[in-house]
Amino acid sequence: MQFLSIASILLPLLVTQSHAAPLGSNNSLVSRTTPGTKPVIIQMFQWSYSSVAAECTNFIGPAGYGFVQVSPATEHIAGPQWWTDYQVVSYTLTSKRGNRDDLKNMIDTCHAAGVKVLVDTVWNHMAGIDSGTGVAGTTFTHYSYSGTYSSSDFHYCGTPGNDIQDWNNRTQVQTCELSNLADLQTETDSIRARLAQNGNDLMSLGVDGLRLDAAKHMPVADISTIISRLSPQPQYITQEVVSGDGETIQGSEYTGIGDVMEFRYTTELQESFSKNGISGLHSFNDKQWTDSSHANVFVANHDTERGNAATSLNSNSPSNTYVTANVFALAHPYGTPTILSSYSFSSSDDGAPNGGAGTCSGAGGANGWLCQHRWTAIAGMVGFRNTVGTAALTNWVSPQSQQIAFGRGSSGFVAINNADSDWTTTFTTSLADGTYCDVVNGSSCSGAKFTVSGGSFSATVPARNAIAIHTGAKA
Ligand code: ARE
Ligand code: CA
Repeated sequence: MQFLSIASILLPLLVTQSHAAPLGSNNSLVSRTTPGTKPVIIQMFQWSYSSVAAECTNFIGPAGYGFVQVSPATEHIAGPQWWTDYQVVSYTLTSKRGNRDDLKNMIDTCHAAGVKVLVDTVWNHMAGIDSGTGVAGTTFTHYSYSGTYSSSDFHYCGTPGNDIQDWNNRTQVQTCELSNLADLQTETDSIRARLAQNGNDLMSLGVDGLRLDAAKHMPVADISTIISRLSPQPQYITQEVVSGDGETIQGSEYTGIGDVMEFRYTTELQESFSKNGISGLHSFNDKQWTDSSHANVFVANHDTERGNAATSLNSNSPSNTYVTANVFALAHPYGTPTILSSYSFSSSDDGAPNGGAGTCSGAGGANGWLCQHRWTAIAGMVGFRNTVGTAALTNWVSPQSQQIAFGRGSSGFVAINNADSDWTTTFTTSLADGTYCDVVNGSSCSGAKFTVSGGSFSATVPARNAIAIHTGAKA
């Protein structure tokens, strides 16, 4: 966030630059890793554009979220499964979520509500199925997408089925096929130009930033070149690079482009909250993870909640751990947090309920949607995150492995009790004296109130729950 003022000075200059401006000099000064003063992103998984637009106005903007991230916008294969989206067949901006006009209307409506828009972008590959007709009418066969690409535009890496077999072989991971998906020759200028055209089309509609799908499967140089051709430059980029300790391709390689999703954090929260205890979550500086200012973190995403790509908590996790882990992620300074807003499913292939129209009710979901972004604890902690900003972590205590509490400078204080019995104690904080509202278990000060006197306050943190107070929510 310290780069924000530099970015806001340089951004207007960059807009006038040529599309072909190389990364470096001026462009490299524009941070695509600093989401600003409202840093919390919601992944609106499978929400239709019109339903996102309504939710921006009705809840997301007023609640203080900074960004919505929508599912891929480009034409994809037809079918009821959610994952059809990742099988691109053309760059026509028509998806299950709506068409180009619907997308533009959503962007304008969310902007009017003070919410920026990130679009999930699939540049590594095209569809993997043999043939079909896309949702905007494009006919295709594997390796031939009429009007966009033909067979000479793809990698054929030479393994059986051209599939990735050795996940520790960089060449295979980046030039073989992920799940049979036709792998684009992103090292060639013609493919880079076509992908930049797709990116510029999105930018022209007012899109603020991108999630780069399967970024690990594209070399850094390929992505950098494409991004350098975008005008205006995206304000925020998060890249899907799933890396483990010691793995050949590391997320840290990609931090010159933007943020990197740190899946090891997701796994750490799952293991800590469900078995190991949470007392080790003070700092992640001793880990080999992406550094805090380049990490995008989440308790779960659409893959992990289904058991794909990493282990994570999900909305069915026992003992309220999904909620308390989200409280932690929004309270702790590591990384830029994304909250997943998704739907319940019986099979992991299930597409969106209610015809794709996201619906919420009060502090929860409706018609199969979960609306995690409205849950009292999560929405309350968005206000906490916005208020504490970049304040340092202070006043850490952990009397036992399942209980932690910490402050964020003189702006906020949180206590998380992952044990099965209540935690009653007096906390030492750096807060000014006054009466504060618990934002985890109430909104508009409808929950408990705590009086800080001489920097201390007494509280009972209920079993498997949390409390949080901040200077933006005083009684
Ligand atoms: C579907 C079918 C396949 C079929 C294919 C083509 O399920 O059987 O072969 O279609 O016809 C999503 C779904 C896939 C789906 C695909 C296309 O999850 O099931 O395939 O869409 O429709 C790796 C990648 C990472 C990827 C995860 C899932 O590195 O990029 O696998 N995540 C993104 C998205 C997914 C999406 C895709 C990419 C494809 O978020 O939703 O797939 O665009 C270790 C490795 C990781 C690896 C992970 C899981 O942790 O380190 O790199 O992640 O295992 O394999
Ligand atoms: Ca590739």
